[in-house]
Amino acid sequence: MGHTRRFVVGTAGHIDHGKTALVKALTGVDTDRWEEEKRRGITIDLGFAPLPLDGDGDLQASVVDVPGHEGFVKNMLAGATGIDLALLVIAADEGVMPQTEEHLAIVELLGVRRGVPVLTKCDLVDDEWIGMVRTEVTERLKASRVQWAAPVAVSALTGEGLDELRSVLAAVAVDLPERPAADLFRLPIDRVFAVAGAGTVVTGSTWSGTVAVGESVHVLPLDREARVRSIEVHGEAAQRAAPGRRTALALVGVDKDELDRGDVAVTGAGWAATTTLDVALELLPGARKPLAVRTRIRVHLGTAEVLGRVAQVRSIAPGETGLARLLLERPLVARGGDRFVVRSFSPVTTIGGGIVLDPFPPKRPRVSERGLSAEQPPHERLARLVEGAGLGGVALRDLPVRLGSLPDAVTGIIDLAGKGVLRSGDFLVARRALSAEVERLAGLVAAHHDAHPLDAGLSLQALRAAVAASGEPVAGPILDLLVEQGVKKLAFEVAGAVVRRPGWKATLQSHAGDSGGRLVRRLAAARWQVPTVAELQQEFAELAVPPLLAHLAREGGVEQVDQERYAAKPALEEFRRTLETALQEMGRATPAQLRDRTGLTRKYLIPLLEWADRQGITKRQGDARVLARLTGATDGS
Ligand SMILES: Nc1nc2c(ncn2[C@@H]2O[C@H](COP(=O)(O)OP(=O)(O)OP(=O)(O)O)[C@@H](O)[C@H]2O)c(=O)[nH]1
Ligand SMILES: [Mg+2]
Repeated sequence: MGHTRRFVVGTAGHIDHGKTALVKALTGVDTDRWEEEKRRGITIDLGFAPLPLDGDGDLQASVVDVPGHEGFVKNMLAGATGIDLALLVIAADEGVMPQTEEHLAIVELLGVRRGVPVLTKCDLVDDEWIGMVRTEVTERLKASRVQWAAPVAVSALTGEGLDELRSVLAAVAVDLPERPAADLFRLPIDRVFAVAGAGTVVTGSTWSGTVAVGESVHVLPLDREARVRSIEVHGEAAQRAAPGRRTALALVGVDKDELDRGDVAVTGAGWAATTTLDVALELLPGARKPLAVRTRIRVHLGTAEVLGRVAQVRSIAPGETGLARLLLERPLVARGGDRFVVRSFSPVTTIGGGIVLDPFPPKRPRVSERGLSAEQPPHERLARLVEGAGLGGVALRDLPVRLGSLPDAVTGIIDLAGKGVLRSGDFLVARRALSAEVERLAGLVAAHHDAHPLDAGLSLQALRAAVAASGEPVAGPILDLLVEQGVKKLAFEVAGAVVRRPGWKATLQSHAGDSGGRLVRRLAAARWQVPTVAELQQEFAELAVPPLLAHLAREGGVEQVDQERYAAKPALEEFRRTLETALQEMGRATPAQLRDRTGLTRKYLIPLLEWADRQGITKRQGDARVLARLTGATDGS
């Protein structure tokens, strides 16, 4: 079995230069189907025709015929976007004309690699004239970034040159880069219609990947899953769609009225409609004025045309390329590395185009500060994207779309991204973002120790919550990595459910001893005039007084009197002895009598008496107190 080649050929060229006639002469198909096209003798919308290039069907092209009229460049763009090879059609009697130039620029901006210039209507001119036009065209295309074959002179009328054109096409096709099948399926939709029995049919040139009958595609921006009921490739029923081929999908689960040219059918993860693109934007040398910030433009990407504005750019002069952020008025579907064309809002002319560097840019930083460029290899762009993502990180599953890389290549790209990119589970996060956060968290842990010097540390749960509170949601694996890094860098240590400063336990005694000693000395000086915890806290504002007192009570230096008071242990012992002596002498005593005996005002005396009651030293008898033990012994007899 021979190696089958499938590719899409697109016409390009000025109005009336013979594109449709050439397609008809090559394929036998008249692609001007519409009544208006027939009546006006011009092409308005895209036409399609299969073009077999050899006898056994191994080499099969599909032709997209586009309109040359300057009013329909928008349709031309929708057709030119998926082509592998351009046929630049130039009428020999007219030569290079305005839309020859515009279509040439579009084909270049879209990154079409190969092309064949075709000089048509050769029956209308003599050989000498053809030679002149051939020279003019060859000269004009010399500087083009498309690799052009030598011009082929043909006549659709006489059939002259058609065989030569076929063999040139076949020769070029052999070294066209094959679009990889092991990629995400993507079909930018150029037509939508309903077919009785088949339901909703969408067509387009498959850009990448494959999908089979019975599988599902995701339709965007609609955001809907639709099952593929049947497939046609190059007009024939097929089990599977493949890249570089004209494809029709009959879809179940979506209505014809819900879809439009510009929508996209895809498979795989990471796809989403977007209204913001970070791009490298090129302004054509022929553009009439520089592209300044806020300029309203038309963005053509895939088969979509969306209005938008240029942001975050100082100014791009004609002939220059610069970084810009595009803010779109409606969402479209883009992938990293996608080419697009920009037309001015009014008058509508093609002014430039560019490459998508990031289809999902973060709000900050600005595109100019992100270190992105159209020239950098994927692993460098990945490093920049991950850095820009901060603690939110980048999900692995999003990378094929975001970078525009083959799914199989992603692991290798990550390996090359260097030490700045860390992986945890299915996420990538920048080492720099992690380090900054680890430092911040170490600060939080330290602050917690200061505020709660006797606590074992900050709870792990509180630490993780503090990360989330700092901005965008942070995925579990990234939180895990943060804690791991913090521990590795000795920023903190994890003990059970608690995070603490490394060696925190060892410093506990001396740290508490110092502050605790001050409190103990203060309470000893107060003796029976016991201050409240609130008063102490006011006095020792820099200390966390309540936990410190609780700690000192556990150590035995102080004793809790009631909810609001702690007293120095020796002072309380002394009060107990004084009280017992007084009551042994007096039998019973009122607070007024005890006030005289102790020299304490009611404010200080009452809490101590109630403490003694609770301790079982004293007990109340009316408004007086008696010793609990003695009365107990007396009463009990
Ligand atoms: N004599 C002669 N006339 C031709 C040839 N090819 C096209 N024409 C005529 O040129 C006119 C335009 O041809 P089309 O094929 O419709 O041109 P087109 O480039 O498709 O035009 P648009 O799609 O509207 O841009 C028609 O009247 C054709 O019959 C040719 O090789 N020889
Ligand atoms: Mg035409």
